[in-house]
Amino acid sequence: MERPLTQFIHPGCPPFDLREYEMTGGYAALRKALGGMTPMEVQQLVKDSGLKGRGGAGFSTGIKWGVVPMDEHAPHPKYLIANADEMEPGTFKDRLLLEGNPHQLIEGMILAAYAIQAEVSFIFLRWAYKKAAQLLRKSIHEAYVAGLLGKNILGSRFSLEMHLHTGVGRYMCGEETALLNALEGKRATPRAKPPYPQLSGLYGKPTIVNNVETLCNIPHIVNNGVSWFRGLSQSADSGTKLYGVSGKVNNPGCWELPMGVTIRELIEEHAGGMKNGYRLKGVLPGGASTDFLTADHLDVKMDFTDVQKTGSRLGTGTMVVLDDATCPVGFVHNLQHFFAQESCGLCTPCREGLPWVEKMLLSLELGTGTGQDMELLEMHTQMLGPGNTFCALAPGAMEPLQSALKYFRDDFEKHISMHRCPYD
Ligand code: L3W
Repeated sequence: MERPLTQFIHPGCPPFDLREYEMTGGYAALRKALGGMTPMEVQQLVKDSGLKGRGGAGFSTGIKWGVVPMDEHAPHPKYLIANADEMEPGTFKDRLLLEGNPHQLIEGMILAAYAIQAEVSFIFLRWAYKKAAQLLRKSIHEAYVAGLLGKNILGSRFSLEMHLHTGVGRYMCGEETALLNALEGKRATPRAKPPYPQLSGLYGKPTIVNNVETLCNIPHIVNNGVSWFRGLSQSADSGTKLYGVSGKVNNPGCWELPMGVTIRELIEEHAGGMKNGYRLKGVLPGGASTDFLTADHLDVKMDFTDVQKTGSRLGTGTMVVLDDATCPVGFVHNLQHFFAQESCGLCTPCREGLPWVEKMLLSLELGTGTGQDMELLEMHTQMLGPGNTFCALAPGAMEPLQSALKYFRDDFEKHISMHRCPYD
C-alpha cells in the first residue's frame, strides 16, 4: 500500500489540528465534492466503492444512503449521525481515529451529510472518551470558524450544523435505534425495524447512522476514487480495515491493513506472536459478540466474506485472543456478566436469560455446576439466539458462549467432574 487509507495516528502522537490536517490533504475531498459533484454522484461513488459498515454489521454504506428520500418533498430536516459509542469489549479502533485525527471524521461527516442532504449532524460519543470529547469540541469549533461547517459551507449552497453529544455509558446505545432514543432524551431501548432510520429516524425524520471508521473512509474515496479503494484490499471486500489484537500477545495494538489479512498474519506479524509460555487457544475475531475461532482457523481471511464461512463474523475486526492459561469458562462468564449488565431490559429473553446464563457459568466456574447446567446453557444459546429477541445484543452475547461450548467443551466438563476450575 502506498499510503494508509485513513490518517491513523498511534496513541501518544499529538493529534492533527485543522492546519496540519489540511497540510496532509484534509478537506480537499470536501472542496472537490462541493465544487463539482452532485449529492447523487457522491452516493454513487460510495456505493461503487463497495464500502461496508465498519461498526460490526458490514452493511453496504452506499445502499444504506440510497434508502434516504432525496426528492424535493422529502421530510426535513434530515440527520447524519456518527456512531462513536464504541463499547464492544476488546474494541478500541474508533477511539484512535477520534484522538488521532478528529477532522478526518468531521470531513467524512460533512461529505456524508452532503450526499444525503442532511442539515443537522451529531457525533454520539461514548461517555468515557474524555480526550476525544475535548478534541472534537475544539475541532468542530475550528471547522465552524473556517467556514467548513455552518451556513453555506465554503461558499456553496450546502449548510450543516454539527453537535457533539456524549452518552452516559450504555453499550445499548451502540445499536442505532437505541442511540436515536437516547439522543431524543428517551430511555435507550431499541426500536422495531422497519421502518429503518433512513426513512424514520431521529424525531421521525430520515437519518443515517454510520460508524466512525466508516465515515473516516469517505474523504479518501472521494479524493482517490473507486478503483483505488477497491485496489487497497486483498479480498472480495474493498478497502482497508483497522484491525486490533488484544490478549497475551507480545505487541497488542491496532493497525490499518488491507482488508483480508489472515488471522495468522495479524497475530504472528503485527501482534508479534504469543507471549512466551502461552499458546493460542481461541480467538474472538471481532469484539466479544462474535463466535470463537481456534488455531485451526489461522488462515481465515479477516474480511466480511471469509470469516462468515466459518460460522463467525468479522464484527469490529478487533480480535481478542484467548490463551491456554486462561479458563474459557471464566472468560465467557466475564463476557456474560457484561452483556447481562448492559441488557436494556426491554425484551424478556434478554432481560431474564442473560442473568441466568451468567449465574450458571459462575456456578460452573466455582465447581458447583452440574450436567444439567450444560443442557440449560445449550438451551439458552437457542432461546436468546437470532429471531427470539428484540435486537442483536443477546444473540451477540450467545456467539462466544455457543462456540465455547463447541470448541472448549472438555474445559466445561472438567469443571463438573473436578468440582473446581481446572485452571486454578
Ligand atoms: C435498509 C435494510 N437498511 C440493515 C442497515 C441498518 C443498520 C445497518 C446494520 O448491529 C452489529 C450487531 C452487533 N434496509 C437494512 C438496512 N440495514 N438492513 O444496516 O444493520 P443490522 O441490523 O445488520 O445490524 P445492527 O443492529 O446495526 C450491528 C455487532 O454489530 N457488533 C457490535 C459492535 C458494537 C459496537 C459498539 O460498541 N458501538 O460497534 C460486533 O460484532 O453484534 O450484530 O444501519 O439500518 N433492509
